[in-house]
Amino acid sequence: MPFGEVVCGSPGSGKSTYCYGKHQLFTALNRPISIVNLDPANENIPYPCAIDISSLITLDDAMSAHGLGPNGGMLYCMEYLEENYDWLEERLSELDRDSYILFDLPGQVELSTNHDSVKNIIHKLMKGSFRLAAVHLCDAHYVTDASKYVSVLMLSLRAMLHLELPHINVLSKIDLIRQYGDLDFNLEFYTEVQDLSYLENSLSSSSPRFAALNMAICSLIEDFGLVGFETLAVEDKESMLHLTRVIDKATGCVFVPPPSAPQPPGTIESPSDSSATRRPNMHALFSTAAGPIHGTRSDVRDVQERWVDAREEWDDWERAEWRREGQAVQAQKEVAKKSRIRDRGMNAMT
Ligand SMILES: Nc1nc2c(ncn2[C@@H]2O[C@H](COP(=O)(O)OP(=O)(O)OP(=O)(O)O)[C@@H](O)[C@H]2O)c(=O)[nH]1
Ligand SMILES: [Mg+2]
Repeated sequence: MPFGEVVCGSPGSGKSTYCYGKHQLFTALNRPISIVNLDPANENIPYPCAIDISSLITLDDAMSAHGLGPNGGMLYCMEYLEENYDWLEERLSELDRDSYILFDLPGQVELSTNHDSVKNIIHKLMKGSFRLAAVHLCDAHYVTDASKYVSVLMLSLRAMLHLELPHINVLSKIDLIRQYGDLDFNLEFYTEVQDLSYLENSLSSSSPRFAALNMAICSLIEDFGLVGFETLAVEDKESMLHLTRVIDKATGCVFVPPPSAPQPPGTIESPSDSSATRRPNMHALFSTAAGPIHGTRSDVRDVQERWVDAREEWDDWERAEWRREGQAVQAQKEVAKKSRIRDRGMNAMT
Protein backbone atom coordinates (compact mmCIF):
# COMPACT_ATOMS: atom_id res chain seq x y z
CA MET A 1 0.00 0.00 0.00
CA PRO A 2 2.23 2.89 -1.18
CA PHE A 3 1.43 6.33 0.23
CA GLY A 4 2.17 9.53 -1.60
CA GLU A 5 1.25 13.00 -2.77
CA VAL A 6 0.03 14.61 -5.95
CA VAL A 7 1.80 17.98 -5.89
CA CYS A 8 -0.21 20.53 -7.86
CA GLY A 9 -0.52 24.31 -8.05
CA SER A 10 -0.13 27.24 -10.41
CA PRO A 11 3.10 27.86 -12.37
CA GLY A 12 6.04 28.83 -10.19
CA SER A 13 4.24 28.08 -6.92
CA GLY A 14 7.19 25.91 -5.84
CA LYS A 15 6.09 22.34 -6.71
CA SER A 16 9.42 21.01 -7.96
CA THR A 17 11.37 22.77 -5.19
CA TYR A 18 9.00 21.25 -2.62
CA CYS A 19 9.53 17.76 -4.14
CA TYR A 20 13.29 18.25 -3.87
CA GLY A 21 12.96 19.51 -0.26
CA LYS A 22 10.81 16.53 0.65
CA HIS A 23 13.34 14.17 -0.94
CA GLN A 24 16.12 15.68 1.19
CA LEU A 25 13.99 15.55 4.36
CA PHE A 26 12.91 11.93 3.85
CA THR A 27 16.45 10.85 2.99
CA ALA A 28 17.63 12.42 6.28
CA LEU A 29 14.78 10.64 8.12
CA ASN A 30 15.60 7.31 6.44
CA ARG A 31 12.18 7.15 4.80
CA PRO A 32 12.38 5.73 1.27
CA ILE A 33 11.00 8.18 -1.28
CA SER A 34 10.68 8.27 -5.08
CA ILE A 35 9.65 11.22 -7.23
CA VAL A 36 7.69 10.88 -10.45
CA ASN A 37 8.00 13.86 -12.77
CA LEU A 38 4.73 14.24 -14.68
CA ASP A 39 5.65 17.65 -16.12
CA PRO A 40 6.80 17.08 -19.71
CA ALA A 41 8.10 20.67 -19.82
CA ASN A 42 10.32 20.21 -16.75
CA GLU A 43 13.79 20.55 -18.30
CA ASN A 44 15.89 21.29 -15.23
CA ILE A 45 14.63 18.76 -12.72
CA PRO A 46 16.23 19.62 -9.37
CA TYR A 47 15.58 16.25 -7.69
CA PRO A 48 16.63 12.66 -8.41
CA CYS A 49 13.82 11.47 -10.63
CA ALA A 50 12.63 7.83 -10.36
CA ILE A 51 10.20 8.09 -13.29
CA ASP A 52 10.19 10.86 -15.88
CA ILE A 53 7.29 11.44 -18.27
CA SER A 54 9.86 12.78 -20.78
CA SER A 55 10.85 9.20 -21.56
CA LEU A 56 7.26 8.69 -22.77
CA ILE A 57 6.54 12.08 -24.34
CA THR A 58 7.93 15.62 -24.23
CA LEU A 59 6.07 18.88 -24.68
CA ASP A 60 8.18 19.72 -27.75
CA ASP A 61 7.25 16.38 -29.39
CA ALA A 62 3.55 17.02 -28.80
CA MET A 63 3.73 20.61 -30.06
CA SER A 64 5.67 19.84 -33.24
CA ALA A 65 3.82 16.62 -34.10
CA HIS A 66 0.36 18.17 -33.80
CA GLY A 67 0.97 21.89 -34.41
CA LEU A 68 -0.14 22.79 -30.88
CA GLY A 69 0.79 25.69 -28.63
CA PRO A 70 2.30 25.13 -25.15
CA ASN A 71 -1.07 24.90 -23.38
CA GLY A 72 -2.70 22.56 -25.90
CA GLY A 73 0.53 20.55 -26.06
CA MET A 74 0.46 20.08 -22.28
CA LEU A 75 -3.15 18.86 -22.34
CA TYR A 76 -2.22 16.47 -25.17
CA CYS A 77 0.69 15.09 -23.11
CA MET A 78 -1.63 14.38 -20.16
CA GLU A 79 -4.19 12.69 -22.43
CA TYR A 80 -1.37 10.64 -23.96
CA LEU A 81 -0.23 9.59 -20.49
CA GLU A 82 -3.79 8.59 -19.60
CA GLU A 83 -3.99 6.46 -22.74
CA ASN A 84 -0.63 4.90 -21.91
CA TYR A 85 -1.37 4.38 -18.22
CA ASP A 86 0.25 0.91 -18.47
CA TRP A 87 3.60 2.62 -19.02
CA LEU A 88 3.27 4.46 -15.69
CA GLU A 89 1.89 1.45 -13.84
CA GLU A 90 4.74 -0.76 -15.02
CA ARG A 91 7.41 1.71 -13.88
CA LEU A 92 5.69 2.29 -10.53
CA SER A 93 5.62 -1.46 -9.90
CA GLU A 94 9.42 -1.53 -10.28
CA LEU A 95 9.89 0.92 -7.38
CA ASP A 96 10.64 -0.08 -3.78
CA ARG A 97 7.38 -1.33 -2.22
CA ASP A 98 7.69 0.84 0.85
CA SER A 99 8.71 3.93 -1.07
CA TYR A 100 6.69 7.11 -0.56
CA ILE A 101 5.76 8.50 -3.99
CA LEU A 102 5.58 12.16 -5.02
CA PHE A 103 3.95 13.11 -8.32
CA ASP A 104 5.23 16.48 -9.55
CA LEU A 105 2.49 17.90 -11.80
CA PRO A 106 2.77 20.61 -14.46
CA GLY A 107 1.68 24.13 -13.45
CA GLN A 108 -1.32 24.44 -15.82
CA VAL A 109 -4.14 24.98 -13.35
CA GLU A 110 -6.81 23.51 -15.62
CA LEU A 111 -5.16 20.10 -15.15
CA SER A 112 -6.26 20.10 -11.52
CA THR A 113 -9.47 22.11 -11.90
CA ASN A 114 -11.20 21.18 -15.21
CA HIS A 115 -9.37 18.72 -17.42
CA ASP A 116 -10.07 15.05 -16.73
CA SER A 117 -6.82 13.24 -17.62
CA VAL A 118 -4.92 13.90 -14.37
CA LYS A 119 -8.04 13.10 -12.36
CA ASN A 120 -8.53 9.83 -14.26
CA ILE A 121 -4.89 8.84 -13.79
CA ILE A 122 -5.14 9.55 -10.05
CA HIS A 123 -8.34 7.53 -9.76
CA LYS A 124 -6.69 4.58 -11.50
CA LEU A 125 -3.80 4.79 -9.03
CA MET A 126 -6.23 4.96 -6.09
CA LYS A 127 -8.14 1.97 -7.45
CA GLY A 128 -4.85 0.11 -7.37
CA SER A 129 -3.14 0.18 -4.01
CA PHE A 130 -2.11 3.87 -3.79
CA ARG A 131 -3.15 6.11 -0.90
CA LEU A 132 -2.62 9.66 -2.12
CA ALA A 133 -3.28 13.22 -0.94
CA ALA A 134 -3.36 16.31 -3.14
CA VAL A 135 -0.91 18.96 -1.96
CA HIS A 136 -1.99 22.18 -3.64
CA LEU A 137 0.65 24.91 -3.48
CA CYS A 138 -0.41 28.57 -3.75
CA ASP A 139 2.17 31.36 -3.68
CA ALA A 140 1.76 33.20 -0.35
CA HIS A 141 1.98 36.59 -2.04
CA TYR A 142 -1.67 36.12 -3.05
CA VAL A 143 -2.75 36.90 0.51
CA THR A 144 -1.30 40.41 0.29
CA ASP A 145 -4.18 41.56 -1.92
CA ALA A 146 -7.84 40.85 -1.07
CA SER A 147 -9.01 40.15 -4.62
CA LYS A 148 -6.03 37.89 -5.35
CA TYR A 149 -6.78 36.08 -2.10
CA VAL A 150 -10.40 35.50 -3.22
CA SER A 151 -9.12 34.12 -6.54
CA VAL A 152 -6.79 31.71 -4.76
CA LEU A 153 -9.63 30.57 -2.47
CA MET A 154 -11.74 29.87 -5.53
CA LEU A 155 -8.90 28.02 -7.25
CA SER A 156 -8.27 25.90 -4.16
CA LEU A 157 -11.95 25.02 -3.78
CA ARG A 158 -12.18 24.13 -7.46
CA ALA A 159 -9.16 21.81 -7.21
CA MET A 160 -10.59 20.16 -4.06
CA LEU A 161 -13.90 19.45 -5.75
CA HIS A 162 -12.29 18.28 -8.98
CA LEU A 163 -9.55 15.95 -7.72
CA GLU A 164 -11.63 14.29 -5.00
CA LEU A 165 -8.60 13.39 -2.90
CA PRO A 166 -7.68 14.14 0.71
CA HIS A 167 -6.58 17.69 0.04
CA ILE A 168 -4.10 20.06 1.69
CA ASN A 169 -3.85 23.64 0.47
CA VAL A 170 -0.53 25.26 1.21
CA LEU A 171 0.60 28.89 1.18
CA SER A 172 4.11 28.37 -0.21
CA LYS A 173 7.15 30.70 0.06
CA ILE A 174 5.82 32.04 3.36
CA ASP A 175 9.39 33.14 4.17
CA LEU A 176 9.01 35.88 1.53
CA ILE A 177 5.69 37.25 2.84
CA ARG A 178 7.21 40.26 4.63
CA GLN A 179 8.73 41.65 1.47
CA TYR A 180 5.27 42.29 -0.04
CA GLY A 181 4.38 44.83 2.66
CA ASP A 182 2.13 44.76 5.71
CA LEU A 183 -0.79 42.33 5.79
CA ASP A 184 -4.30 43.63 6.57
CA PHE A 185 -4.84 40.76 9.02
CA ASN A 186 -2.76 38.22 10.90
CA LEU A 187 -1.77 35.09 8.96
CA GLU A 188 -4.32 33.12 10.98
CA PHE A 189 -7.14 34.97 9.21
CA TYR A 190 -5.87 33.83 5.80
CA THR A 191 -5.14 30.23 6.80
CA GLU A 192 -8.32 29.54 8.77
CA VAL A 193 -10.73 31.16 6.22
CA GLN A 194 -13.28 31.72 8.98
CA ASP A 195 -15.06 35.02 8.35
CA LEU A 196 -14.49 36.48 4.90
CA SER A 197 -16.87 39.40 5.47
CA TYR A 198 -13.85 41.26 6.93
CA LEU A 199 -12.53 41.46 3.35
CA GLU A 200 -15.39 43.70 2.27
CA ASN A 201 -13.57 47.00 2.89
CA SER A 202 -10.41 45.96 1.10
CA LEU A 203 -12.39 44.52 -1.82
CA SER A 204 -14.47 47.69 -2.23
CA SER A 205 -11.37 49.87 -2.29
CA SER A 206 -9.10 47.64 -4.43
CA SER A 207 -11.65 46.51 -7.05
CA PRO A 208 -14.90 48.48 -6.53
CA ARG A 209 -16.50 47.23 -9.78
CA PHE A 210 -16.25 43.61 -8.66
CA ALA A 211 -16.76 44.06 -4.92
CA ALA A 212 -20.26 42.54 -4.96
CA LEU A 213 -19.15 39.62 -7.14
CA ASN A 214 -16.15 39.02 -4.88
CA MET A 215 -18.36 39.02 -1.78
CA ALA A 216 -20.75 36.55 -3.46
CA ILE A 217 -17.76 34.27 -4.17
CA CYS A 218 -16.67 34.66 -0.53
CA SER A 219 -20.06 33.54 0.73
CA LEU A 220 -19.99 30.56 -1.67
CA ILE A 221 -16.58 29.54 -0.32
CA GLU A 222 -17.83 29.91 3.25
CA ASP A 223 -20.90 27.80 2.44
CA PHE A 224 -18.68 24.93 1.32
CA GLY A 225 -16.57 25.37 4.48
CA LEU A 226 -13.78 23.29 2.94
CA VAL A 227 -10.90 25.64 2.23
CA GLY A 228 -8.10 26.18 4.71
CA PHE A 229 -4.34 26.52 4.34
CA GLU A 230 -1.12 25.22 5.81
CA THR A 231 2.05 27.27 5.33
CA LEU A 232 5.41 26.28 3.86
CA ALA A 233 8.93 27.68 3.76
CA VAL A 234 10.74 24.91 1.98
CA GLU A 235 14.16 25.54 3.54
CA ASP A 236 12.77 25.59 7.07
CA LYS A 237 13.05 22.07 8.50
CA GLU A 238 10.29 22.67 11.08
CA SER A 239 7.90 23.89 8.40
CA MET A 240 8.57 20.81 6.25
CA LEU A 241 8.18 18.49 9.26
CA HIS A 242 4.85 20.04 10.22
CA LEU A 243 3.49 19.75 6.69
CA THR A 244 4.68 16.14 6.54
CA ARG A 245 2.73 15.35 9.74
CA VAL A 246 -0.42 16.96 8.31
CA ILE A 247 -0.11 14.99 5.07
CA ASP A 248 0.68 11.70 6.84
CA LYS A 249 -2.52 12.19 8.80
CA ALA A 250 -4.54 12.93 5.66
CA THR A 251 -3.30 9.89 3.76
CA GLY A 252 -3.53 7.56 6.77
CA CYS A 253 0.22 7.01 6.73
CA VAL A 254 0.29 7.73 10.51
CA PHE A 255 -1.23 4.31 11.01
CA VAL A 256 1.71 2.57 9.43
CA PRO A 257 4.97 1.93 11.29
CA PRO A 258 8.30 2.28 9.47
CA PRO A 259 9.74 -1.03 8.17
CA SER A 260 12.37 -1.00 10.94
CA ALA A 261 9.82 -0.67 13.80
CA PRO A 262 9.73 -3.65 16.16
CA GLN A 263 6.63 -5.85 16.09
CA PRO A 264 4.14 -5.07 18.84
CA PRO A 265 3.80 -7.97 21.28
CA GLY A 266 1.17 -10.50 20.22
CA THR A 267 1.29 -9.65 16.50
CA ILE A 268 0.91 -12.71 14.29
CA GLU A 269 3.31 -12.53 11.39
CA SER A 270 1.72 -13.52 8.10
CA PRO A 271 4.22 -15.71 6.21
CA SER A 272 2.67 -14.85 2.85
CA ASP A 273 2.99 -11.09 3.22
CA SER A 274 5.78 -9.48 5.17
CA SER A 275 5.02 -5.97 3.90
CA ALA A 276 5.59 -3.38 6.61
CA THR A 277 2.46 -1.55 5.47
CA ARG A 278 0.29 -4.46 6.64
CA ARG A 279 1.61 -4.37 10.20
CA PRO A 280 -0.41 -2.62 12.92
CA ASN A 281 1.03 0.52 14.45
CA MET A 282 2.54 0.24 17.91
CA HIS A 283 1.02 3.51 19.05
CA ALA A 284 -2.53 4.38 20.01
CA LEU A 285 -4.11 4.70 16.58
CA PHE A 286 -7.09 6.87 17.25
CA SER A 287 -5.31 9.41 19.43
CA THR A 288 -2.56 9.70 16.79
CA ALA A 289 -5.08 10.29 14.03
CA ALA A 290 -7.61 12.47 15.84
CA GLY A 291 -5.40 14.38 18.26
CA PRO A 292 -3.82 17.76 17.58
CA ILE A 293 -0.57 17.95 15.66
CA HIS A 294 2.30 19.03 17.90
CA GLY A 295 5.57 20.59 16.83
CA THR A 296 7.41 23.87 16.45
CA ARG A 297 5.47 25.30 13.45
CA SER A 298 2.15 23.57 14.15
CA ASP A 299 0.44 26.79 15.26
CA VAL A 300 0.06 29.47 12.60
CA ARG A 301 0.80 32.11 15.27
CA ASP A 302 4.30 30.63 15.51
CA VAL A 303 4.61 30.93 11.73
CA GLN A 304 3.50 34.58 11.99
CA GLU A 305 6.17 35.21 14.63
CA ARG A 306 8.90 33.39 12.63
CA TRP A 307 8.34 35.07 9.27
CA VAL A 308 6.44 38.31 9.98
CA ASP A 309 6.69 39.70 13.52
CA ALA A 310 10.18 38.70 14.65
CA ARG A 311 11.93 37.49 11.54
CA GLU A 312 15.30 39.18 12.26
CA GLU A 313 15.48 37.84 15.81
CA TRP A 314 14.69 34.30 14.58
CA ASP A 315 17.24 34.60 11.74
CA ASP A 316 19.91 35.65 14.30
CA TRP A 317 18.96 32.79 16.62
CA GLU A 318 19.11 30.24 13.77
CA ARG A 319 22.48 31.53 12.58
CA ALA A 320 23.85 31.21 16.14
CA GLU A 321 22.47 27.64 16.34
CA TRP A 322 24.08 26.66 13.04
CA ARG A 323 27.39 28.16 14.22
CA ARG A 324 27.16 26.18 17.45
CA GLU A 325 26.34 22.97 15.55
CA GLY A 326 29.25 23.62 13.16
CA GLN A 327 31.63 24.14 16.09
CA ALA A 328 30.40 20.95 17.78
CA VAL A 329 30.98 18.94 14.58
CA GLN A 330 34.45 20.51 14.22
CA ALA A 331 35.29 19.68 17.84
CA GLN A 332 34.17 16.07 17.30
CA LYS A 333 36.40 15.82 14.23
CA GLU A 334 39.36 17.17 16.21
CA VAL A 335 38.82 14.59 18.96
CA ALA A 336 38.55 11.77 16.39
CA LYS A 337 41.71 12.99 14.63
CA LYS A 338 43.68 13.17 17.91
CA SER A 339 42.59 9.67 18.92
CA ARG A 340 43.61 8.33 15.45
CA ILE A 341 47.08 9.92 15.84
CA ARG A 342 47.39 8.48 19.37
CA ASP A 343 46.35 4.99 18.12
CA ARG A 344 48.89 5.19 15.31
CA GLY A 345 51.61 6.18 17.83
CA MET A 346 50.70 3.26 20.10
CA ASN A 347 50.80 0.84 17.14
CA ALA A 348 54.23 2.13 16.09
CA MET A 349 55.58 1.57 19.64
CA THR A 350 54.33 -2.06 19.80
N1 LIG B 1 11.99 31.85 -0.88
C1 LIG B 1 11.42 30.72 -1.32
N2 LIG B 1 11.48 30.44 -2.64
C2 LIG B 1 10.90 29.30 -3.08
C3 LIG B 1 10.25 28.40 -2.19
N3 LIG B 1 9.77 27.37 -2.93
C4 LIG B 1 10.10 27.61 -4.21
N4 LIG B 1 10.79 28.76 -4.32
C5 LIG B 1 11.32 29.38 -5.56
O1 LIG B 1 10.24 29.58 -6.46
C6 LIG B 1 10.69 29.43 -7.82
C7 LIG B 1 9.77 28.48 -8.56
O2 LIG B 1 9.90 27.20 -7.98
P1 LIG B 1 9.58 25.85 -8.77
O3 LIG B 1 9.81 24.73 -7.82
O4 LIG B 1 10.32 25.79 -10.08
O5 LIG B 1 8.05 26.05 -9.07
P2 LIG B 1 7.08 25.05 -9.87
O6 LIG B 1 5.76 25.14 -9.22
O7 LIG B 1 7.70 23.69 -9.99
O8 LIG B 1 7.03 25.75 -11.29
P3 LIG B 1 6.44 25.13 -12.65
O9 LIG B 1 6.94 23.71 -12.75
O10 LIG B 1 7.01 26.03 -13.71
O11 LIG B 1 4.96 25.21 -12.57
C8 LIG B 1 12.13 28.94 -7.74
O12 LIG B 1 12.97 30.05 -7.97
C9 LIG B 1 12.28 28.46 -6.29
O13 LIG B 1 13.59 28.62 -5.82
C10 LIG B 1 10.20 28.74 -0.78
O14 LIG B 1 9.63 28.04 0.08
N5 LIG B 1 10.81 29.91 -0.41
MG1 LIG C 1 8.06 22.40 -11.64
